[in-house]
Amino acid sequence: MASLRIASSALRGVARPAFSSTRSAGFTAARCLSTKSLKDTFAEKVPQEIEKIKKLKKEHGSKVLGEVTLEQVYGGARGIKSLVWEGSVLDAEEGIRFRGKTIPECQEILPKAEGGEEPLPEGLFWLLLTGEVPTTEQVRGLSAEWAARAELPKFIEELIDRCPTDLHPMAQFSLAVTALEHQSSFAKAYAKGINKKEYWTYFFEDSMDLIAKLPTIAARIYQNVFKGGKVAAVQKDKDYGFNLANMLGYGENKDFVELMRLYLTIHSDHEGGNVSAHTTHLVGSALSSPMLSFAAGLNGLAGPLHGLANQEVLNWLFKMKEKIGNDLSDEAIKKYLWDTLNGGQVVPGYGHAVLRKTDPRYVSQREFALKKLPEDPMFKLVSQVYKIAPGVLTEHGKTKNPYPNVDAHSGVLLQYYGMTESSFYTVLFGVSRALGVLPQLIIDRAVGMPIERPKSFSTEHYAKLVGATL
Ligand code: CMX
Repeated sequence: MASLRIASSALRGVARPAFSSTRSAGFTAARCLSTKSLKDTFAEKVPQEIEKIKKLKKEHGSKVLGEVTLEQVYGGARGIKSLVWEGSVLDAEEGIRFRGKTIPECQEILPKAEGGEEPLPEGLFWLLLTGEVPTTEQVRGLSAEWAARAELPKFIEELIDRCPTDLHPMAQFSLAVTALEHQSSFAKAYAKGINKKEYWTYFFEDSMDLIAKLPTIAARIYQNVFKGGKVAAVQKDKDYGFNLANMLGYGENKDFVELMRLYLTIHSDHEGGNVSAHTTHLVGSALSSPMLSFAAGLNGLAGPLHGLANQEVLNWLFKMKEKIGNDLSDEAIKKYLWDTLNGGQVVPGYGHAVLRKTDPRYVSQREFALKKLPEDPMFKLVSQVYKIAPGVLTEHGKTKNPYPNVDAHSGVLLQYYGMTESSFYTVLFGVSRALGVLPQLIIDRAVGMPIERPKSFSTEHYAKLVGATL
């Protein structure tokens, strides 16, 4: 295969920001509880980050990072090194590390709720943005700040209420997030004219507002579409995961609350090349606000090959159950898997563009299930599929990774606690994804990442480049 050489031109146009803060009342409140606020912690790091990148570019800017084959150009850009993502790296064998830490390490070191077992997603957000593990006090401050900012503008509530209940929850979610553009401090400041060094401070404030409001939006959609109930008020002294669970109507179930904390932590970030992360980053590079950038990312997450797969998995499992009944024998599962593949469909929840082993996000959910719901029939079915599917997919011979990804497990945990409405699942994924992609969006603006613009050619032109005649 012919190859095109590329130089390391990923890092361009670094600006030095000023560190003036535009603090809301909520942010000030958080500062009272914390030793050092998140914004101040991040602001202190920005000059070092800018210098680091400047030096790297100056001393090594023309070094070659790799080759690009024609196959990669036509193969979804797999493996092409062209993105900068600080928060996490995905290893094909080992899975995700958040700022160098594995999921079990994060479960160990990140602050927990009082009496809780799982890490608070607030801590992961702090870690992703700053590279530091926050103190319990700092995390409590962040919980308070997000709770303080959670209220929705009236027109967003009305917008959600006017959606037909058969409009997919992800479309409603994206619509509401797009409409939050109305609240964007960045868009307003940009319209007035601001120094580019200050962009990140507005991206920070917008991201904090956006993250704070996502559970309220998600819960309103859930209540409207499935429950016909009212959304409970945000409890100002409670954490993000609790408030999400409570507004959805599951706040009294301690295990569900713990599940939400784990779920929000592990679904957050998966390096920069996946569709939702890359889209958010790309749209942000045009200086679209965090609201517009993240809404674009959500639209990508809503695709069945990406985040929507968790909905697909549960529906597929229910259909399998209908067909095979209580016969969980290896033969029955094997036959169902082959029927799916022979029908020209993918086995949802299996395969991955990067991973070549079982996803550690799957493993952490399996461990949760083994502790909390070992006898659940649907969990037993998932376990049986886990035993059989890798062999069948290997025999089928197409997928490069026959092992399960994160989506193969999440729905089964949610349905156990009564949340059986699978079309809502990707909304939960979306709430979590904000905690991973928005830190990078803030970093992008802080270090002055430029508008993104890779090169494209027609097939005829590529043929010419590789000396082929068509
Ligand atoms: N079942 C059947 N076939 C599969 C498969 C699966 N689970 N996974 C991959 N394949 C097929 C592909 O469709 C492709 O077939 P064609 O050559 O006919 O196009 C072939 O195997 C090679 O694909 P690949 O290189 O192994 O996988 P990709 O990087 O192209 O795609 C992914 C990755 C996740 C889209 C794919 O594995 C898939 O469709 N999985 C099922 C959907 C899913 O679980 N998505 C969620 C991923 C995690 C997330 O983002 O949330």
